[in-house]
Amino acid sequence: MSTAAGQRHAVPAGPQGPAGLADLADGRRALVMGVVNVTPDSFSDGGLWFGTDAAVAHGLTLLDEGADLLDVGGESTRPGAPRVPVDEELARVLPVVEGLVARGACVSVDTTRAVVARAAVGAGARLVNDVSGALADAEMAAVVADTGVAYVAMHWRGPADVMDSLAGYDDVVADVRRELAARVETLRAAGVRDDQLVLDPGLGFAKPGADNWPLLARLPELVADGFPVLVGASRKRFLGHLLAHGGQPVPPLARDRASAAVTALAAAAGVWAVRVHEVAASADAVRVAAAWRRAGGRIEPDSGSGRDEGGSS
Ligand code: PMM
Repeated sequence: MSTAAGQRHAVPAGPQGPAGLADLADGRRALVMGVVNVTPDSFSDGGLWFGTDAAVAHGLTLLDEGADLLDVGGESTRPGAPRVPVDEELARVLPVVEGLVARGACVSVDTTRAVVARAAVGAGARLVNDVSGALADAEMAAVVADTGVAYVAMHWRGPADVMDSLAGYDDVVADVRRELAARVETLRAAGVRDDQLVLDPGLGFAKPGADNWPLLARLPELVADGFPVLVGASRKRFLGHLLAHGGQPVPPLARDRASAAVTALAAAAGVWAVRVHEVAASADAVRVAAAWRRAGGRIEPDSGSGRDEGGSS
């Protein structure tokens, strides 16, 4: 029986060469992006992997567990979090990007700052994951256009210290899709190509618990908009509330099974990738979802890249 665990695999080259997303897209199943937070204060795992050696070691563990991409971040986005000075963010992130790239990982940088994005791409990052969708830094769109790097534009209404006050939707799915479409137009106007773009509904960002469920349940609408979709539900507050014991939300580290359940459902809905802290269960879940979709005739048969998708075991 084959599982994802124990396989260290690079993201395969796509048919269209290295530009934009072409060589990041598997196409036959959702990808698993493992989180490497180099922060002392992230809500989900703050301080656990703080420091270059610990963060690189953690990234390598996530690769062994089946991560396709590693998302390296140096600034917490938890509600109320203060900004980190840019030099501090660079000092946290760059050595970890370099260390993981040197070991063959496909690395994403989780930053809202153009200068950090540019430096990380220079250090070998192949994806910029910007939770602000280029709203936080006016230079970001130009850096993405200039470097040609793949780019995640997440739905965002404002920084972590005020985002909880910025919720308020008529129809959360329609509103998020419309606001993401506006980000796409801004990015295109700056010269970013469509084939660089991934969109993300931004679960938990300016979205109280109840707003997150329609965004998940109606993922096919976002997928149908035509851009690859990334979902980051892992360990988020709305899962803690869902699983509450005695009126108390369960803590972040107790939300991994629910996070993997979201992975399976999101992957079955056709997302491009999921962003998770605990990789092994999600690496299996995306393979289950791919088999599920194949059986429904919605994914083309294996094109013969030689990768193990569990189809014969
Ligand atoms: N969530 C967090 C951080 N970065 N990036 C994307 N694209 N989507 C997300 O939902 C997202 C993100 C917050 O989680 P963390 O603090 O545990 O990393």
